[in-house]
Amino acid sequence: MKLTGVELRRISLPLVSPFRTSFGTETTRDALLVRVVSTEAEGWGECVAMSGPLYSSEYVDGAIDVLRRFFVPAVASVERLSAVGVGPALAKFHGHRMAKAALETAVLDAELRAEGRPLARELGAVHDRVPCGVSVGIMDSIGELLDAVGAYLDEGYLRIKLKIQPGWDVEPVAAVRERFGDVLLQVDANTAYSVSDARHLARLDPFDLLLIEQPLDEEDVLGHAELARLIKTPVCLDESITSARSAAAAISLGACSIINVKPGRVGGYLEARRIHDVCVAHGIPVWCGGMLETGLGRAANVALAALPGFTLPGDTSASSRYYQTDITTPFTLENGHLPVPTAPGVGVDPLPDQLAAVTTTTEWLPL
Ligand code: OSB
Ligand code: MG
Repeated sequence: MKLTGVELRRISLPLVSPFRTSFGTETTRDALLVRVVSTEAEGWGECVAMSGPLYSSEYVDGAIDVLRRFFVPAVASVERLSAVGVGPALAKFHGHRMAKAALETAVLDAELRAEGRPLARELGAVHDRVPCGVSVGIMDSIGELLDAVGAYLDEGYLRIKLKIQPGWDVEPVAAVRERFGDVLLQVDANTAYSVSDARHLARLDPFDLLLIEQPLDEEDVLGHAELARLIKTPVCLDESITSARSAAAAISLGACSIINVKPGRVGGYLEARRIHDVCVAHGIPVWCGGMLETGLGRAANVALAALPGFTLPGDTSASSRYYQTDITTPFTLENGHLPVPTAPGVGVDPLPDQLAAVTTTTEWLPL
């Protein structure tokens, strides 16, 4: 494949309700879409970086800059480009995994579309639908939280994840358990605690949570290993896992017994599959995280979540959980599941009118 150009398109979609976490409140999803054009086909990649460096060090403007100045030129100079060549072409550049993932995904999508092959099959998916959970933000009151959780359960979500932070942890968990019984329940702290909070976090032990996600700083892998010995709730890592190598190290150190896989965070779907394989080899359950993706990113996540090691429901929620109007045909929940796309590549296309309506800027990089 030979690339003839790359489009960097910034979009802005209002969220149906504000999403509050320990790192901030999102009311709009400002994201970047990468479209590669080759002699054979076009392909799309959604960059999961957010507008500010709050979840991770990456952010949309930074991703655009590094793609324009370094990654697109490096990939454009590769003879006979294919998706497996993107990682090696970008390996000399440190970090910026979300930007790398978006470009690799776009190339992979173009390649698979040209060959008529679906992403799910390419990755090794074994299911035609995946069970879905929903990530519920921090609210102003317990009453508001219970209403939100009740509505999601009515829609059919099979697992609830509560965002927590100091001051909003034991009480909301206890309230959800009391109201909704033995629903599958887990929490996500997005690094809001330290090891010295172990005794407090052990107060979550009686609630039979599936897991606690990323309680400590992303670099504090040893702290997670120590915490895992002090609490009963299984520790799951999100932010700390940036590659198959860091996954293997965290598992060996006893820092986690479950891993959240987000392709953007780890540099793409090919590395995400390698993490899946490492986890399967170690008997560590994985599940597919989310970054408030549009239908484009969601389609690819659902394909990944259909691999055999994804044994827990993911944060792969329906389009309506995020957006009034998605940029693709909306993903809708059916008995708590989303269907795995079967069309070539990521299997969905942006709807031109919807895409135009949310586009704030586009930049064409001719090659
Ligand atoms: O930590 O999993 C996270 C959203 C944005 C950034 C980080 C996270 C999240 C979520 C929502 O929890 C997942 C989703 O529904 O897309
Ligand atoms: Mg998380």
